[in-house]
Amino acid sequence: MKQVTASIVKPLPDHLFIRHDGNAEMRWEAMAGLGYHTPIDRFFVRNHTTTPRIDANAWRLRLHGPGVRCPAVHDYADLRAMPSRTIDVAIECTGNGRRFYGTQQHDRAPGTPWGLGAIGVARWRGVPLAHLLRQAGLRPDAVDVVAQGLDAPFEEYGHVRRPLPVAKAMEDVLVAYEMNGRPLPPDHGFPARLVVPGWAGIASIKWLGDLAVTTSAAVTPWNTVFYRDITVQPVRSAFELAWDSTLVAGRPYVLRGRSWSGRGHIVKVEVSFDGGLTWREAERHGRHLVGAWTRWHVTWVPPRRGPHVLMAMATDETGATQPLVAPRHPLGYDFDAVVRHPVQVVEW
Ligand SMILES: Nc1nc2c(c(=O)[nH]1)N[C@H]1C(S)=C(S)[C@@H](COP(=O)(O)O)O[C@H]1N2
Ligand SMILES: [Mo]
Repeated sequence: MKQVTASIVKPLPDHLFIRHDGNAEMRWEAMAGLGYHTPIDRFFVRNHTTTPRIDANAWRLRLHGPGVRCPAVHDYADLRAMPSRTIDVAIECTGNGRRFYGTQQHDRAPGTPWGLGAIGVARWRGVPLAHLLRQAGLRPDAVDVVAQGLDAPFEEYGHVRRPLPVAKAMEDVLVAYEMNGRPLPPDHGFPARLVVPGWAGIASIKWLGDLAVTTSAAVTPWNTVFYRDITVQPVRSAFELAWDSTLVAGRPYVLRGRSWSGRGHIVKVEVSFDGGLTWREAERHGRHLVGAWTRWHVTWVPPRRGPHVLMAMATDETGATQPLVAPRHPLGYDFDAVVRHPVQVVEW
């Protein structure tokens, strides 16, 4: 008999999440009308194995390796007593949108078939990784910081671990212990995780237990077998609307959505309701932070009954615009094409 074990601790109600084996995707309608941050009750979860239950009193973070002069061991109280920073940052799986390689491009990719809900923005508080590295006497010839999680080993690959270049580690990375003003929940890395702004979710190692600083390029399965050459997140957009929503013809709707890019500000969002023949600019509003997302809205009066498709296409400050077709990727990473969001229009 197949045994069902819960790999995620928090409740996963159907109106907030779509489940994919041990992972949980946020439904975009669950963000409708909400503020800037994703509440913890609907933040997506991506686990290679299962959420471990870690005792903060017994927890230690080891910082060592040839790239530091003074190896250190920190406990939870040490970490919380250090100078902290608070940042609003998105964590997004690089496989976000993978499902659309199959449904839009007829080229299905293996892996978790995420729609667009493998992203969330939270307010993270923690210690700048730069502070810990400086305190440990970072050497000028240091190359990578290999962050390792305390969750169970994944298949034959061992503990989840991934090298982070020292330059990025020193720039804006956090060893976070709070999410939206509360201690990190178990599923999101309690007692501490990395938060790596703008980079693929895999960089933000949860249940952090070990930081090894190398003096030559580090190699782990998570930068060779998986997530090879994956760093900064591409441009993506989503409507805060259920898939196949029903709208009434002739009525004005305010359609809301969000766009984001790992490379910088979103400078333009265009929407199309006629399959891409004509586009008009959405109005961006509210806070607008690099490393998180931009909210926007547009009004639309559905013209006639029948199936329609909503499309949103964003451009970031580097000039990167979402294409209509994403370049093929064998593992289904980096899907950045405009997503065709179906709705049903009915007569009143
Ligand atoms: N230790 C550990 N860290 C991890 C993972 C994991 O399985 N184990 N998954 C990674 C991946 S692929 C993603 S997308 C993010 C997801 O973060 P979240 O579950 O808090 O949303 O965590 C990353 N950090
Ligand atoms: Mo991921």
